[in-house]
Amino acid sequence: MKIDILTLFPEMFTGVLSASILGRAAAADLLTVETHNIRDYSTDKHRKADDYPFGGGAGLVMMAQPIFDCMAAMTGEGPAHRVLLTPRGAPLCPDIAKRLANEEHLVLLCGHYEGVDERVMTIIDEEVSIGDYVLTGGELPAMVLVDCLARFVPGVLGGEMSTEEESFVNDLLEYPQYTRPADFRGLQVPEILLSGHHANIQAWRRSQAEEKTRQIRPDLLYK
Ligand code: 4FL
Repeated sequence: MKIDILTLFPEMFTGVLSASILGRAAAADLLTVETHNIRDYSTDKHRKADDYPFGGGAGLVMMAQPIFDCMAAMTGEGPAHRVLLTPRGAPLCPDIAKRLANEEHLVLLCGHYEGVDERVMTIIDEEVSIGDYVLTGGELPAMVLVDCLARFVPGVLGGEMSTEEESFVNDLLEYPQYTRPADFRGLQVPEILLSGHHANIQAWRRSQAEEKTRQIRPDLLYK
């Protein structure tokens, strides 16, 4: 799949997109992510991309023109699903990530915290939030969205990982995990995990997951 990211700060993305699983997905051509500087599309002689809000108020609002022209350059070769990262969007969850992972071409627009000219909404298909807090811009949310949906792109996760067993997908937090040694400075691994009894281990993990969820996120149990 192809993801184009429209931003005023493309340099924020470099490390995140080339490291770890996202870097491997890019190298394997499973996921092609490109950043585009909205400022490059400004027709203003000073490359201006934001301006004072009509009606007054603090901060600058991202202008419609550079965003419209940048978006047109992205969608010129065919249709794309266009997403704005904004605190007023729908909260990101596994269902949204899965649905977006099935798009052929995504365009993500990162807004300023001060906002984007409302007329940009005429070229946006969907608004997504990563939580009820305001950041300095939509760049970190775009990275979170790419990371989250990449795990649902076929082939991105190796066989060593699963998106089906983990936290939130089945509305439970994860069960505790251990690796060698069985005795670390006197701290023991639960006996049952060393037993080799698969059914008992599954039952224990399930009850641990339920217990953790009840203690830490009881809201998940009553969803
Ligand atoms: C976007 C916050 C998505 C949370 C500032 C500009 C934001 C955000 N989710 N804060 N965009």
